[in-house]
Amino acid sequence: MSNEMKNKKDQQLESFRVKDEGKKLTTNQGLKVSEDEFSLNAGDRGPTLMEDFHFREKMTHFDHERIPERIVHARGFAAHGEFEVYESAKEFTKAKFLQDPTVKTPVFVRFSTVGGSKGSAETVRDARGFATKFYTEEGNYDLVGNNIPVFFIQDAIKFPDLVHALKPEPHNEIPQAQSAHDTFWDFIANNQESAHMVMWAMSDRSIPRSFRMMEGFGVHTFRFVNEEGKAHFVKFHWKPVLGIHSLVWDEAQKVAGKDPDFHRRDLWESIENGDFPEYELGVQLISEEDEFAFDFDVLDPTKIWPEEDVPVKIIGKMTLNRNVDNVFAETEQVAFHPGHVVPGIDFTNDPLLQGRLFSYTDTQLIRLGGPNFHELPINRPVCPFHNNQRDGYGRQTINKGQVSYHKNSIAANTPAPASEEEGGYVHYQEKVEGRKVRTRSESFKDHFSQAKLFWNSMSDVEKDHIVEAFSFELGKVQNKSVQQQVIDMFANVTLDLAKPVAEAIGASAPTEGGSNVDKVSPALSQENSVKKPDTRKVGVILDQDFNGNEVKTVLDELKTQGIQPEFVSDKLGVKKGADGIEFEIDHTFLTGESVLFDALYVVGGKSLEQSFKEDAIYFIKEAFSHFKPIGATHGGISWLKEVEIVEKQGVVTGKDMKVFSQNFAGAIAEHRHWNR
Ligand code: HDE
Repeated sequence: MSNEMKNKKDQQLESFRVKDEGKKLTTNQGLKVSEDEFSLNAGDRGPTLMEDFHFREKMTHFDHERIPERIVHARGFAAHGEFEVYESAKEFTKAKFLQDPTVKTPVFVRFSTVGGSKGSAETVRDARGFATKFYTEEGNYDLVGNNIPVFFIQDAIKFPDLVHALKPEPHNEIPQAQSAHDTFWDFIANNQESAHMVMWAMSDRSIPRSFRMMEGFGVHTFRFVNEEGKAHFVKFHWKPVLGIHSLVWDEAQKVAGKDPDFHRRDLWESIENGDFPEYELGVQLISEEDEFAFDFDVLDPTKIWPEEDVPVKIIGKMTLNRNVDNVFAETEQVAFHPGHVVPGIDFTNDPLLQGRLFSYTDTQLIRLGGPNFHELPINRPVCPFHNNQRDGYGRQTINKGQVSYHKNSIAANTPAPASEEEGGYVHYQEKVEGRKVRTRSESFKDHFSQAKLFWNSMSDVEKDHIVEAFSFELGKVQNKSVQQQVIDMFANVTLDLAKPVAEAIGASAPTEGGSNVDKVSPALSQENSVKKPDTRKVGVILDQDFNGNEVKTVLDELKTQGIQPEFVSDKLGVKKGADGIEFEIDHTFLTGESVLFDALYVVGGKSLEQSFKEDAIYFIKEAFSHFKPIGATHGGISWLKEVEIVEKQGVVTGKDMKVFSQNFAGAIAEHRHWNR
């Protein structure tokens, strides 16, 4: 790509990119190195000499290559992209990047799990981080969100407690990247404001199929301020164009072993294939006058604003279109902060947000080693930046001149603050009054109504999954009292949940309780989400002597719908049809696994070996048990018959290849088929 075609951030990064291939090896001082396999020794059997500056430099650099991982969200993966607004949002905010539909703002998005270490598996049950850095002309704006719209706690002062309880227990460092243990659930039972978030965490939302198929939320209530100074409360939403889809729990656990990199691989490959992930940006707006018009406090981060009451206005779209060049330099060193705002976007008194405004810079100081992390290529704004800050570890810029203070006369009092008209950030002049107290308003104390709203809004299958998730998690808890406390806590939400879970874990089942909220918010159910076949992976199981022409017809048809077939067989290499058509095999039964596909297409063939059929049937049965679409033609149909999975929902067979392909693509679009 020519430099003119690149967006501003990409152009800026270009000046830092280095290509080492084809070059001579040098030290960091630029000295050409003549030998890189033997240290400098006193004699060919003697000790290494201190004098060996090349050895010392190489080893010292290596010894210092690790930086502290993020205390939360350590396991993450990122990509570059662009954001465009559909039409000006001028009525509500003066943020420049939300004004002009012809402007494309470069973005960098990092997705993450929360609890696990940097090397942990990606499909664990957890919230997902969804952090976006917009490189705007007015400075960097960070929307540091999650894929769940509420949070466990209402006040940031409890965050260290929450995270200590969630992380592996300190005495034995078990378990990794799991909430299914005593301390986490002990925290939950003793901090009942977490009830709503726990409902989401136990739902399918916390085992997403892909980063490309999950929503993002700013969680807190922010403020939009327009040119006239008028403010609105605002909540941010990212809506994935492919819809919201999840794995099933058994599958998620197996994928964690078979491919711990499942989500990053999916994102990386999609972008490499040109299937660019897209998300629409939505905003919910409440006018300042309506601050007290709802049955929740707009400042409470454990509450949603039901979309049916406060509609989500879609204002723009983000497209992720470029993978990083270097994960450490970009993904690891990117520093997000909810306090990175631009004029037109401001804060509210949400006590969780207020605490975050402190924590993020603080954490970068230890993680990135000092106050100059804004100079790292990935963190630099694309607009100019000037101030009187100097020095510190790793300083890059060479600030010229005598003056590094304000006010001054020597440099005509520059760099000078900008007026509001010149783009200077002016904080929204909210009136604040009060005594210094360590308390929380009564309006934050209803912990169960929205947890019940969430429950009411789930389909029967989603409810079953929540019961199963609680039964799994509490089933792993050793402490009987903690188990019982959690059951008693969720009896406040609904007995339909608390009772079956109590039975599953041998706790005593509550007989009374339950919130009387009967409201439903259909937007909360994934069943009502967009369903498309695009980018779904189909494992095509095939042996030899199949009808190559017909298989080709099916695959071509599936590909026109955006579906991606990959061949699975007993061996790698080429398999030949009876008509001489050949297909290159992508995975064997050993290297592939049904859990790594969205659907299976069983072609069969003239199976010569019993073991082939056994392996194929293992795949088929597992995919069926995970409610996946299964298609079969030719010999494949007889295999399905053998294991009695024909004429079931989402199992498509056929002799006319065109009709079969259409039906199968339809079944793939449905994602899962629960009624089997
Ligand atoms: Fe964070 N969070 N957080 N968080 N958070 C961090 O910052 C913190 C919260 C979120 O990909 C840390 O750079 C506090 C809510 C994401 O680099 C740290 C509180 C939401 C990421 C931190 C919260 C988030 C972080 C660790 C309670 C959703 C990953 C490393 C008030 C709106 C960003 C870092 C990335 C990361 C603190 C709660 C989202 C320690 C104190 C609520 C997506 O600063």
